[in-house]
Amino acid sequence: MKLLAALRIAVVSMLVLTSVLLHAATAPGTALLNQAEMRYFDPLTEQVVVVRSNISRVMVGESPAFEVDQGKTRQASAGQSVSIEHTLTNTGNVTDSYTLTLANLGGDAGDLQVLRVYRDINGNGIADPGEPAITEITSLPAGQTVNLVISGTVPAFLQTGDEIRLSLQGQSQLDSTLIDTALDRIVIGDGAALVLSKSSSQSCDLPQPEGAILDYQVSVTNVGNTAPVERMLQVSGQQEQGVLIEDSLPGNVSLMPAAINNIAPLQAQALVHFAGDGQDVWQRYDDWDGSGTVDRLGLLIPAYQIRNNQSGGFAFQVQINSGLTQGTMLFNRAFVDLQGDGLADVQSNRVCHRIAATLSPGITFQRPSNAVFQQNRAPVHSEDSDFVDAAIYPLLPEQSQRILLDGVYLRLTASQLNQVLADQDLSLIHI
Ligand SMILES: [Ca+2]
Ligand SMILES: [Ca+2]
Ligand SMILES: [Ca+2]
Repeated sequence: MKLLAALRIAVVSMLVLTSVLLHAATAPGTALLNQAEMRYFDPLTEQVVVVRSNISRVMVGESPAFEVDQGKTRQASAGQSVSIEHTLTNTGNVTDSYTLTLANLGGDAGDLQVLRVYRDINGNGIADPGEPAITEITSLPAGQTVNLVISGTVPAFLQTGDEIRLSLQGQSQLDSTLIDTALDRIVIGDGAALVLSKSSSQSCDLPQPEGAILDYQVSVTNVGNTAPVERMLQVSGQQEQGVLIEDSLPGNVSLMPAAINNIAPLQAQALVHFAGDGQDVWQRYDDWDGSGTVDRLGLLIPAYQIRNNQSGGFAFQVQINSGLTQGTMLFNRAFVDLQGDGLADVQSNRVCHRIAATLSPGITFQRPSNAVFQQNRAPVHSEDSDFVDAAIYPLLPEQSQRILLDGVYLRLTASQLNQVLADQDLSLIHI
């Protein structure tokens, strides 16, 4: 990825050393050394002059910090059991433990019964047998995240439109003034209520090598009392309708052809969506020959096959791309957009994978190559051969007409910033 950083420059050349904070905060006791460097061309001596500043040193201290993710809203029917997934992340630079307080709030229509928070070990957004109910998280290392899931039952006497409110509070045990709270709402509704769950056999704790094959499972259950609405799609050029379960593939992976299975119900069809196509334009997965960039996978289920208490789902595989940088994570969740208006109405929990990559992330100053100058054309951002590393930039006259040729370019090597294949990622770089 190359970014045009500035169209016109007024200084001869300047190199500023910056540090990029990507995941965990810097470890306590680390010394940060910083030195600025400036180069300029002296026309009298015809030499490049390099000026370096003195070296500054900063020692990093212990700094606990954490975050509970945002509150959620769920639709549910009376008598139903509800699961709400949450995460707690240690965003500080030191291992910490946390006290969890889960409470039914007052001033609403009622309370969830048998209310507990569980450690969601497999990260599928549901409290499974063997996953423990907890009131604290002990010894969470810096940068690590714990998956949690709140579970409870809606009282049978509640009516459509009623609301239940909950709070999940985390408190740091290293610094009890550090508190973060998520407020959840459960709205009692009439109609369809889809619950999506997502999982993978590969744990997020175990780094996966480039080229490894990951599997994902997606399941959907209608816990409401009617069938969901169908949306219209164009599938391989024909009009089709149904309830579409979508999965936006994470960046830095490729979908495997002929590797989708466990499709349920049998009447459902697996679809692929190509990058750049309209959001209602899909192709049959079975017709796909493996070429082109698939950015989404879908399962189209007829609404009559997903009435109350009916379930569906599918499993698929992706392969991790090569040439990735250290710190790259894959995040993935499934969703349903009932009307096809571009806004997800139901989302699954999020699953993650960590990549064991060897390349270091970096930022390089570049300029167009001599060949590009000779051809007097604009460089092509996706062509590596159009750029060379630049130590010095020429000083331009005030009104340069060759902005693309004379600009300052930055090459950013950081696959961790490419999070969702379908999205155009925007990166902000401070220099
Ligand atoms: Ca209440
Ligand atoms: Ca679970
Ligand atoms: Ca929608």
